[in-house]
Amino acid sequence: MNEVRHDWTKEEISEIYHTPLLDLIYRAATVHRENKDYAEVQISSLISVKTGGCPEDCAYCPQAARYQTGVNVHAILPKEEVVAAAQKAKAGGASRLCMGAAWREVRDNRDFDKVIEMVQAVNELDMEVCCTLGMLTESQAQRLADAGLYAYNHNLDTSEEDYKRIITTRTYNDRLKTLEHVRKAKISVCSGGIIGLGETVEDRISMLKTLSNLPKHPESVPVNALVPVEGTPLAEQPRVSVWDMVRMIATARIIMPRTVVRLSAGRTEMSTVEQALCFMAGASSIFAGEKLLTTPNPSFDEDMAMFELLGLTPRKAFKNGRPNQQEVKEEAAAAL
Ligand code: SAM
Ligand code: DTB
Ligand code: SF4
Repeated sequence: MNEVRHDWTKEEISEIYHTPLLDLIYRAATVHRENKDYAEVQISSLISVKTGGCPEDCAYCPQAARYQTGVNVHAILPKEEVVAAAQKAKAGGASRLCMGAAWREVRDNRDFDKVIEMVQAVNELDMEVCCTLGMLTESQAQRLADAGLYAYNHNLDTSEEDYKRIITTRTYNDRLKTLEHVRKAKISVCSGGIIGLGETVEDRISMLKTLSNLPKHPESVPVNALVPVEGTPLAEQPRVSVWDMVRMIATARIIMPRTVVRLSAGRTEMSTVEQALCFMAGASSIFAGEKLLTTPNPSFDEDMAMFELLGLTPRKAFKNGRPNQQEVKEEAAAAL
């Protein structure tokens, strides 16, 4: 078994990232195949429970109020709509529902109470529930955990050095603090980034170093390709090359061998062959369902056809136990 290390240096990560491509894929695939369930792919489905009007200035994001992007702005959805979306996602093969809100941070108000009710309701459907709501305090993380939240997504997006070019309304340290709060509440951590923002390869390596040097590796690391959206400052960014996606996924897989690496935003632009390379390089999760938060994504049917072709199977919910259960705690201890 590959050792779980938390002391990767930039030089080591860079050497892996720059390995000749086929050697890199082979090495990542070898790490991936040490996991007996390598042909299982975890499927998450996204729903935007509160869209647009966000006060932050994330340069990639169609939901920031300051950019004119034509996004369909709406207040928090009724619980029934979220439950219906969860049922549809479950029928499509998803084991996890991730609820996103265009908030800078969670406030202790009625909207948060509503999210708590949604978490409870989706949990009752025997689905893993994930939220991505912006920054959280320790007590808010605990409240989500008590409601049955399985995972929390909070991306670092880019390197610490590059952060100010992309977001000025919060700091890298704010992001890391929230990850600490999530970890402390024993919620599974989902944190990754975006490529194609105009970052350098050194920035990608630096972000991977931060993720792999956390006291415990995130259970999931989403690798997103920027979806350039008209009206955002990054609208004119060229599409990232699939080879860059493969290098990011493979490097993440090698340096965080127990982590689920998610081939995230950007799949509508990728062929089945290109996605197959990403699975070969160690991706073992996707977002499915025809929409991400506000932009298009392949449909459940298209993805099921791809799974059949490639011999992949959807992973069942709660394979690693339910949140706060003894097994999860033991697994956490074993992974350190
Ligand atoms: N507001 C919360 C936050 O920022 O954490 C949660 C929602 S936010 C939309 C979740 C993540 O979506 C961001 O951290 C970013 O990584 C990703 N994202 C947003 N817009 C994107 C885009 N155009 N392309 C790729 N990923 C994007
Ligand atoms: C993640 O890493 N990617 C997802 C999810 N976590 C929340 C979001 C992608 C958003 C893409 C742009 C949009 O659809 O608005
Ligand atoms: Fe707001 Fe999140 Fe979009 Fe940033 S990424 S503008 S915090 S919704």
